Amino acid sequence: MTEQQQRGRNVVVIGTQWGDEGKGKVVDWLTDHAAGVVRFQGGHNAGHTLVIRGKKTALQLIPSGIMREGVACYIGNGVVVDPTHLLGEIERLEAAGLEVRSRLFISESCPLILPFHVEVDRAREALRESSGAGKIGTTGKGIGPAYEDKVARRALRVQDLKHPERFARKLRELLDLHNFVLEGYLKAPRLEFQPIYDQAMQMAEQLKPMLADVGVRIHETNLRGENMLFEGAQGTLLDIDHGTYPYVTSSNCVAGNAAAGSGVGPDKLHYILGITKAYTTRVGSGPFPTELPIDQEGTVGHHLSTVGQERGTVTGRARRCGWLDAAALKRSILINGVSGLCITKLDVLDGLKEIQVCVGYELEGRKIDILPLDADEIAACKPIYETFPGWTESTVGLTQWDQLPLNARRYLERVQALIGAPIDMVSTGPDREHTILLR
Ligand code: 2SA
Ligand code: MG
Repeated sequence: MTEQQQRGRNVVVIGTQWGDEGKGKVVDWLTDHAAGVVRFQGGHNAGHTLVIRGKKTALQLIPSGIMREGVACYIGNGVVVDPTHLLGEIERLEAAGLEVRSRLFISESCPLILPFHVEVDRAREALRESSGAGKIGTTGKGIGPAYEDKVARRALRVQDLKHPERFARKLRELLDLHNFVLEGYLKAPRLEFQPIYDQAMQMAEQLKPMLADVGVRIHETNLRGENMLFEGAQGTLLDIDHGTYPYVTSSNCVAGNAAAGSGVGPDKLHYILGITKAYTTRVGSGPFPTELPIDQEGTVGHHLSTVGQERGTVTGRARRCGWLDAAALKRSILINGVSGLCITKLDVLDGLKEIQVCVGYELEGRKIDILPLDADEIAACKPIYETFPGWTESTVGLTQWDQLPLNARRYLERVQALIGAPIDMVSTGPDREHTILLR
């Protein structure tokens, strides 16, 4: 074997829309061929719902690989970690009979989410709402404020938990700043130092055994000839740089960040799998050109929302729903360098008489075929649709391309041509086995 052949192959799984494309299921399915799964951005704002032999499990911070015995799970430096949440999630999984602590590895470079981040996140949303600026519709988990502290070079990191005195000093400074903002600007109550410190030190004892040099471990795994999976959270259109700013999350959700957010070189990202839901959803505020009303029974929007069970995993919010947007996908595919796509939740379209796909927009009298960069321009876009005949047969659980109704195949083939990336997988239901592999 050559050195190249001996090395593991890595796959990056990212969402090409506004999140909730079904990444968790696909990561779980691919984990069969991986020694480890890595989260590289976001935090417990993510909600990955897995259904394994009919049993539902929702993961937020812990990589989906945890559902497979023996698979190592890594929380990379790009992730913001709320230690209280993390320990709670570990305990919930352990209560369900899973072995977690021996195979969960946390980068000590992760910034911490602390109680004041949550307060600032929520108070700021309330202020935006009352001032008329309009909410972002965050998950209220403190994600944005924690990333702000990281970028401002004042964050407390996981590694600070190992050094009580350093932790106390940094916490005092940071808390002073946040209390100033909370009381003075956001008109919210201040937080006390001691309970935050005491709780953190208690949790430190539990977390310390799981700290690891994540980049080095991934590298060593690859050197053994074993594969790694990088599990994206949220989606490309929520990316802090490339999304519909300011209606975005505070991290880079694109494939490129799998390298920076976990400590490996970009040459280790061998295959980029873009996950695309057969229609579009978005939770939170911001422009959404193909959005349909979801409240009225008998409408397509209502069908997508109810049949697709489109509710936030973390917050329980009803997700906004609409047709597939190929012009938005075009941008996602470009930014991520997508190697192949997995189309998910195709079965939700079963029974619709007609199916529409947005192929471009009309914007100020011009026709364009790719999502603009400015959120106000996106809001002004009028979608141009192509219409396809639907299918009446159920596609739930199909495992072969040839079993799909002809109209479903035609729809997918056209989508593929429009967006310029090959469809390599189709998911036909929430279970592991409900998957069609094309390559
Ligand atoms: P935040 O909390 O600062 O990251 O929120 C900023 C925006 O990012 C959106 N966002 C999400 N969108 C879809 N799914 C997410 N995860 C959960 C899920 C969401 C839930 O899987 O269902 O339960 O509501 C997620 N996380 C962040 C968010 O809606 C804001 O638009
Ligand atoms: Mg989700």
